[in-house]
Amino acid sequence: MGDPVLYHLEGGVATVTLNRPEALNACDVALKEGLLQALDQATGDATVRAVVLTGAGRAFCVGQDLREHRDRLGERHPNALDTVTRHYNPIVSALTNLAKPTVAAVNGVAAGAGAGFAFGCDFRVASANASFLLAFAGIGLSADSGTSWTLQRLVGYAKATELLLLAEPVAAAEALALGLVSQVVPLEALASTAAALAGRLATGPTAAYAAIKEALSFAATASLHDTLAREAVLQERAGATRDHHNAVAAFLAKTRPVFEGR
Ligand code: T3D
Repeated sequence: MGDPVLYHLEGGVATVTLNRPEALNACDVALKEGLLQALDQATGDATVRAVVLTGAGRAFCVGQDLREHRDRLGERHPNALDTVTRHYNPIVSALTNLAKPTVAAVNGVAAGAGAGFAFGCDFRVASANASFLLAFAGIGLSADSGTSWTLQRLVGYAKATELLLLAEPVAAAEALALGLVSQVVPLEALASTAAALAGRLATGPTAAYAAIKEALSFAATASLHDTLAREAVLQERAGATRDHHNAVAAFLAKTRPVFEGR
């Protein structure tokens, strides 16, 4: 058994790998704490300009480790029912608030909270064998890990309701048709496809990407009036970056801009 979460930084891309393949990357406490730590590391390191989240083995992540959960319920463990507050919410907040682009490379089944982690990323690239399962109702639970918020924004309210209430698996091809993933590729091409996308994002205007993400997130729950005001603030911030100044000069000089990420 190695570390439950691996972290690899190369070319400005931090690749975070959920690494309990023998348990289909089910989330026990160690994996959840490792994931939070990895996301903190990616957040705090200015040399990280894009993040890939993926899973080792045949699954992306099957959500809560139900063996650990059963044991904790059985022994009336004091933390049996607070993992949403202690772990899943901070993980999804860290992912969705990350001021850098994120790519989920979904290499197999993404179930329950595992689906929530994928939905919390900016892009989802799936392998042909991948699937999504909003598994919560199947074990008598409500939606968590942000899925009640993210899923309806990805596929619409009616489809999100269907997927959450019926808890039937969604295969990769259907996920593509629904807009749940942006691309489906053969499994052997997944890592390189996700790395190429993340690599492209890591050489982009990182501060502008952060502002765009913030604008989208703000607008999701705000009025047009408030959104316009927010856009103005964020545009002033992006406009003050070196990347913006250099890119305008490059455009006028008919050369390709080089983005330094600040
Ligand atoms: O308070 C709280 O904890 C709330 C938090 C909730 C967050 C959540 O994520 S709730 C949702 C939890 N996840 C699930 O309910 C998914 C359960 N798993 C499945 O439905 C299926 O395993 C899959 C559809 C994901 C995969 O199916 P398949 O046919 O490819 O594999 P399998 O044969 O069902 O599973 C293989 C093994 O993995 C099996 O163990 P075994 O029999 O070989 O010893 C199975 O028990 C194990 N496994 C699968 N999912 C989990 C798991 N073990 C622990 N936890 C799991 N989530």
